Amino acid sequence: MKAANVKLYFAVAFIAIASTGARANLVQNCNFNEGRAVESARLVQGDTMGAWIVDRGSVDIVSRSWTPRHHLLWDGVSGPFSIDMGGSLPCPRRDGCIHQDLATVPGQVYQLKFALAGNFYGPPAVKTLVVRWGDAFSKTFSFDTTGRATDSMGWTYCTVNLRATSETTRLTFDNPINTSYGPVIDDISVEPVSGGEKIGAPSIAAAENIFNIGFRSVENERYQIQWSSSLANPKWQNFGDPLQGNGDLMSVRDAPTDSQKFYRVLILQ
Ligand SMILES: [Ca+2]
Repeated sequence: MKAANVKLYFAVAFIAIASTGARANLVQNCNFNEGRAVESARLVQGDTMGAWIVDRGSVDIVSRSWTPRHHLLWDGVSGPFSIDMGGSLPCPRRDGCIHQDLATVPGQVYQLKFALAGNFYGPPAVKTLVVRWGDAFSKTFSFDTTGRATDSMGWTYCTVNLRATSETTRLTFDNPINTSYGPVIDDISVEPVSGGEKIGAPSIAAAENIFNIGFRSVENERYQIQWSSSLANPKWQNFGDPLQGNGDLMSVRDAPTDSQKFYRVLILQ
């Protein structure tokens, strides 16, 4: 059977998601362009930059015009400033960790988005950044600085969907390595997702007789993909085991032999 002969359709069920109405970025000083002069760019534990607080080690507020190491530094991805999560000498601890407390609505799904790059002037080549959302969630991101330079930072946006469980959620960025050449972040946003808009409807991609059923998941939620041979009196059957959401795009593969097949994605309570 050729793919073109198989009719496929998605029905999708998402649980209702509370909406806060107007969409707004919950992160203050999201571009690191506020509150500090370039001269005070080296921050240590206990220092603040707007709503951000340095928990551990040290970080640098970097701009192109600041040359503490006689290096030509870079522009932020949004405005002149960005944060090198590895502070600089003479700070003995340069494994920087910063946080900001966000006012969140319990049950609401949010999309966290931030731009990631790395200080390419020193090791390690591959930077590591741990992001924490409250107490329950952490995810490690990496960025390879090989071949990067001042004018080709390779800023990459990372996104993850997360559900709030309390009225205050602590957003933490943690560089676990004691280095002056850390991961670099900028342009951080946390925005509520309403009506599944940013979760996205499931999609299907076909290659030969193999179908990839994809959908954007929420961290820590569980999903069950089901199928039916008809939408008239459908008899939905589970397709595989429940899936644990990873806050990113997820997909499963199927090689249907039926003349038509319908899929849906359930969010398990
Ligand atoms: Ca910036």
